[in-house]
Amino acid sequence: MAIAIAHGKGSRQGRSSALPMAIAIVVVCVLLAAEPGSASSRHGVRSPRRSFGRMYRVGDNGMWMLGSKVSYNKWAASKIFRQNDKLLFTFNPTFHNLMLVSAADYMRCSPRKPMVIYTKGKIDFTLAKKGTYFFICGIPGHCQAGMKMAIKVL
Ligand SMILES: [Cu+2]
Repeated sequence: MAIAIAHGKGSRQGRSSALPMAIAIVVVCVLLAAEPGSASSRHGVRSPRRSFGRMYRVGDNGMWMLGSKVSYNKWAASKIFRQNDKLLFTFNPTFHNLMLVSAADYMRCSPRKPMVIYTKGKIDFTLAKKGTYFFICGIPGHCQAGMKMAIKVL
């Protein structure tokens, strides 16, 4: 790409400017290519105006499981979630699921009337609205054993 553009400019502006132009374009391309890895993660954290949400792996490692090292609600309390942020849940669908439930069902760990049930092992959940989302695992006993999490979205 850089060569083609440099060539076009060169024919009009003469050979002397073609090489610096090509170098400038290459530098710009390299900077743009480097952007997603380095800059977006840093700017994403600090920028007050965020048009894109941030991705959070639940419990930091993303595992929705029994015996998580950190309580999901303690983990959630350590974050500030905003509209359009995302939660990434990873779990073994043979043993677990993910349910979005009402506050009442969350309180009593009831999997009887989930608003949504997710059974694929990798869920990328967008916190589309302000308010509180209530998640549980619907497998008997798992919610009581800690697979529950309330996420407040500001
Ligand atoms: Cu479970």
